Amino acid sequence: AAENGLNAWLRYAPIPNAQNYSASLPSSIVSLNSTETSPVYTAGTELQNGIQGIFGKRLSISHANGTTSSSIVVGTVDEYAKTGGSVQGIPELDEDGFWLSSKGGNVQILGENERGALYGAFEYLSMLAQGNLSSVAYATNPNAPVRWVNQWDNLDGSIERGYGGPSIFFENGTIVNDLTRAGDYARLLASVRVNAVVVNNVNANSTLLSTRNIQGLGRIADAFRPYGVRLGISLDFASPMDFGGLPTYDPLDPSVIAFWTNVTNQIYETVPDMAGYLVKANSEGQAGPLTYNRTLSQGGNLFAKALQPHGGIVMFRAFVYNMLNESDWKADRANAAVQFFKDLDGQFDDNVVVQIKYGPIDFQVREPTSPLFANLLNTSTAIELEVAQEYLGQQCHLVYLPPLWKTVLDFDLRVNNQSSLVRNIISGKRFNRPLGGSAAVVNVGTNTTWLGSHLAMSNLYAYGRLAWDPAQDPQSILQDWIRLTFSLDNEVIDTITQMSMESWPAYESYSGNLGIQTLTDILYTHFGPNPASQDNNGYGQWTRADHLTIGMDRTVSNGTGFSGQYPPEIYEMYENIETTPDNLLLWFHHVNYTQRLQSGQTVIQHFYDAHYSGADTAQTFVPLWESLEGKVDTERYNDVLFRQTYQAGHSIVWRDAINNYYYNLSGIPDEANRVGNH
Ligand code: GCW
Repeated sequence: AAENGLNAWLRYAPIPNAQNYSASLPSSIVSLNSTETSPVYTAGTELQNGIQGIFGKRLSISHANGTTSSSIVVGTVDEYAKTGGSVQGIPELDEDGFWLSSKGGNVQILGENERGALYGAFEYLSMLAQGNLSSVAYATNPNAPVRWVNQWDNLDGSIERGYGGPSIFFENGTIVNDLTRAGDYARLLASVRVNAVVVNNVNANSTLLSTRNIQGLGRIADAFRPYGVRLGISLDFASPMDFGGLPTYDPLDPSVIAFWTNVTNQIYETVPDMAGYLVKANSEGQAGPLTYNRTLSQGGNLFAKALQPHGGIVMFRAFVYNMLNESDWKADRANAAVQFFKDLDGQFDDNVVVQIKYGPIDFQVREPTSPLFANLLNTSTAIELEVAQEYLGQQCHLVYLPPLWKTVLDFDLRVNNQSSLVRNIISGKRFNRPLGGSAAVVNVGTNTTWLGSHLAMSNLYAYGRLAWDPAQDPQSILQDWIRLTFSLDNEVIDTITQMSMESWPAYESYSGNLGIQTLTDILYTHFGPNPASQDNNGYGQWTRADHLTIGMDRTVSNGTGFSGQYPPEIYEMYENIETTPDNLLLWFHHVNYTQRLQSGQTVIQHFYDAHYSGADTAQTFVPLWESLEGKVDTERYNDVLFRQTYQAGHSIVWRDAINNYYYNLSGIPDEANRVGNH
């Protein structure tokens, strides 16, 4: 039964009345590459296993294109043409794109490259597994080339902000012997078109660069390769000193340059197709170029130059900030990314991508779009999302994240008063950049559910789908996932859809609303309510709440000036309290608890009401899930029921902790008389 968790959305469960369809299925598979480690070979066996699972019919596989009728042909467009296939009518494809046609007896699954062919096979299987046998013929291409996931795995096997058990990659300072799960992970990722995994924590350890560990990385890359997934690694900027024994890690020092060139060449000997490096520099105690008065771009370019001959890229994180003092009214952590990076625009090499968290602070339940996306016009950028629910219930709460991500991906920053959707900036299209895309912190572990919760896997599935095409609708992605993961039964689909679509608004309501950022404990756990931790800390994550007022004044006129980091149209919207949306009011403005919202409600009464309504919604998830008893296998049914029961209880803890805290602080009674001692 662990298989249900491990296979996630790739279960290939039999569909109802499968026998009625078998006659209309092709009778054989032609996979145009006979090398076992090639993604096209993988596509052939995946098609064979999938069709057997769904329809109970085992198709044979051959590797030469005899252009027989009634076959599924999978390969690259080029290989197909070489073996005599007709490619007429197939449009030009971008890297990783594919053509899928099931018209006229034969099925053609043809990729621009082998990876694309495998994606096409997964797409075809996804249709079949959802009972969709309609004839289709279309090409699809990715929004952007970078579609990566980041694991925050430490070499000792622990995972920073990991909620699904220890690492599938590391233990005791080195790479595990049995990499079966690494291959299984790559399979899941390839099926949603993720093309690289950074396997170690951005808080990196330089011993990753030992000869033994580089050999281990080679084995991970070998496990990934049949799925077209490439390996990436995070680097410790101080490695030349910590690991190389040099007296410096100054990025302009010739010995440091030689160190990184050698290390990079050595890794590429073992992993010739490595995707590249991820770098967290001068952030939260990590070393970086600023120590030597070098710029962050000089730091990024150090790696870019070493990677360039091998075709690798550098993902350079924009998550750089200093500790701050709250007594300074103008101090603002949200300002940091633009302050550190704006002046470096145009100074990064072409194979550097600046990786930007979706909001200016840190993966909170609601944040405005990071203004850095509007300030780098000559730099390639990627958005950083977090599938790991660090501040969002740590997989103990159901929170379907794509509606949150979409508030940023679809946000129009109006650069130069022109349409500038974030999704068109990260694709490279808006500013004509050669690179760009997405990264998501995922943190799967050895748990057989991967993330620690069956329902949390919708976030991983949807991440890949949105990285490929961010214009897609979160609810329809979700429903594909439900059908593939659980059942084609309408009641199952409707119920899990309702719970999931209500989950982020509910979590926002019972945790921190009106743009207060977060009210979770930020000092230690990032879990559970701790509104007091939001002030008097050096992290610059503040609410500035006292007995009369609450919120951060981020205006130019009287506050931290953050609103001024946006292009004029957006700046004006946020600068003025009248045009600031309620859900970001306390992000941008410092107001009385009695301030009226656009909704007509006061801030404090909204707090009380939202915390009640959010927790009420979380209560309904339990009976909703219980209505599916018998329609979901017992193991997954019980596992989810346990979590929903926990969430229901914990949402009440949240509700009462937050409401009582602000009642005690403000002394303003709840109109409905629910809060305080009565
Ligand atoms: O929010 C913080 C997390 C850290 C993380 C950091 C980052 C890996 O709490 O655990 O460090 O963000 O994104 O670098």
